[in-house]
Amino acid sequence: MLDLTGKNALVTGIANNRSIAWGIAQQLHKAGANIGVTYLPDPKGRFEKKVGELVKPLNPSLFLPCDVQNESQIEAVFETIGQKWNKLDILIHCLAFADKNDLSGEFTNLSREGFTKALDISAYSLTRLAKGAKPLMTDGGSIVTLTYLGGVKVVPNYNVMGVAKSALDMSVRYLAAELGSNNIRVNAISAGPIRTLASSAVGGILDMIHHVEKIAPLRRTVTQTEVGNAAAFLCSDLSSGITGQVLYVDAGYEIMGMAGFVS
Ligand code: 0WD
Repeated sequence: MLDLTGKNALVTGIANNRSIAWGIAQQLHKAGANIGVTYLPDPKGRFEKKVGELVKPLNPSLFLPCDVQNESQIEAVFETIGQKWNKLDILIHCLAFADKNDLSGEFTNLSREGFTKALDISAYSLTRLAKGAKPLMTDGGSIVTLTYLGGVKVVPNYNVMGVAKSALDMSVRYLAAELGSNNIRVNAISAGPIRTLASSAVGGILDMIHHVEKIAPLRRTVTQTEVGNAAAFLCSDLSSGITGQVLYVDAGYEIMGMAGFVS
């Protein structure tokens, strides 16, 4: 049975009720996990208010600001976990960012700044958060991140984020290799396209979804809840033998070759 009772789970990347992280947090809560949430702080405190209201039904026992580019905020998050929870069992890394300009146009025009920022927030942050989690995962643990097919194949309008996801996928493998001896598992979910704040920055997201609806074996894309269920599985003892993997939760789209070809 999928049971996360007694597990402490930190969920990053909830921006609103469309966020994949929100789908994951709800499923972890449903399975009995104790939830902690981090939000991206902004000068006007809008995210804090909005995300705070949204997550209330999950009774989070921690609610902390964490911009993954801010070292002192990261340190404060893990210090607080150590003090209030004593141990951490589950870490959900569900965030990414690239400037809109770096998601389209000629790839050769990608700027050094754009590349560095996208890779820092979307890929390096996993390793940085894993470093903070490692000493707190004293009973073993599960780390899950979110990736996309655009890190393996060229996808229109994904550009720098494709490179970031590729770095993220490889980080999953290196982290899994290191942390396995601590019984900490590290996996990624590669989700099909879902309408969210972040994906609306990727040009033509609705066209992408319609394309997937035509091509994917299940003839549809996936929901936040389906991704949440897969994450809950990867965080539970049911997946105790799985680490370093990318699990496609994409209605089967990834297996299709010659996408769009009609005979
Ligand atoms: O189709 C999709 N939506 C897919 C998303 C398909 C496959 C994968 N993914 C991935 C994304 O690349 C990302 O890694 O899922 C993850 C979550 O994305 P999401 O749920 O689609 O998007 P969203 O609801 O916008 O959450 C991402 C959040 C940010 O939202 P905005 O839109 O404000 O950038 O990531 C957070 C922020 O809350 N975030 C940060 N958190 C901490 N520090 C930072 C940062 N520097 N930057 C962004």
